[in-house]
Amino acid sequence: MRIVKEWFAAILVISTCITAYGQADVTDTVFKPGNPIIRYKYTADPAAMVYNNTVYLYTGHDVAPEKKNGYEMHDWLCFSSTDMTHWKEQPVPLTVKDFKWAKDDAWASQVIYRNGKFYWYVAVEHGTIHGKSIGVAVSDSPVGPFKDARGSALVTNDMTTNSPRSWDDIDPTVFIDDNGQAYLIWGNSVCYYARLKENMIELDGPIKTFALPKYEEAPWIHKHNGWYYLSYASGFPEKTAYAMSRSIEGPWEYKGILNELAGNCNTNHQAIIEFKGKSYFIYHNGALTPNNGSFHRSVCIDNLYYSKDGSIKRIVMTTEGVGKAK
Ligand code: FUB
Repeated sequence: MRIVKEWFAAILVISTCITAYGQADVTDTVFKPGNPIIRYKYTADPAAMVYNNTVYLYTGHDVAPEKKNGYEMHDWLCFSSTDMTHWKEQPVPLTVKDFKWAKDDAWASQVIYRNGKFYWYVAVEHGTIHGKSIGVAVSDSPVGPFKDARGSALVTNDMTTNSPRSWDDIDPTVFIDDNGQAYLIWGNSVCYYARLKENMIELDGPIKTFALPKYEEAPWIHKHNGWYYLSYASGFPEKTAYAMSRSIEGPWEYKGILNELAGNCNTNHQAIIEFKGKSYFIYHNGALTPNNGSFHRSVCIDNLYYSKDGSIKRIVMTTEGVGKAK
């Protein structure tokens, strides 16, 4: 009985520390496996990268007051895992303040590795050019520290005129094709893409567009068994849809809905990775809060399965989440 009491006391102390400091600790998920994977703070807009047998998960960070109907996001977070169930939070690696030309709004992002460096593409509100824009930060380590790689935005709202929305230049995703050509893909209401130079911090050619049914935002490109997959948020409230192609520049064949509405959250921002022989669908929902889930989001992970013809089976969102990757 005494041992049990001491055990509970230890758990209480650990939980109190986690709550008090809002800081990462693998302990948190040891006691609560399943979805959402992080429960001591709100996380959104997941992007993930596998490097050296470790998954690095980069997220946005919802900090809006409880009743606010709008995003409040000032920094990005990084979590790492070697088994997809235990997540360790790293010190905050990047904030909007690291981009001197940016005003606020640390929206969706993605990190990629090239030539010994890690490049982090982010969407932010520009300080002097009206609308959202895309910046890029660089680091020698996947967990940072990252610094602004250019000292200016890579894409600004005045460079794209296809959409009247001032927030059409958001949600960057980045992909390096087998021939070494890197691409930046992004956009709200229009799916834009452009080639990147080998230095990863300059566009290399014109900005073009992909035509995708009911495209809203959140593009993500991945490759599996010779097929390119472009998944994206579709309609509003958002479901995740996807298209397939034999070439990254298309033509893309629309394949339908991949994930249904994500609980009480009107966005549905996904990342797709393979790790230790399994495929994973990483997304966010509003499960940690009964109200206003659209602005208090939490990252979840479920399994992703392919059919024999290469198409992807509809995602089954679960509270149990995924098992340990071995
Ligand atoms: O987090 C702000 C915005 O909400 C993202 O840029 C979109 O993808 C949506 O998730």
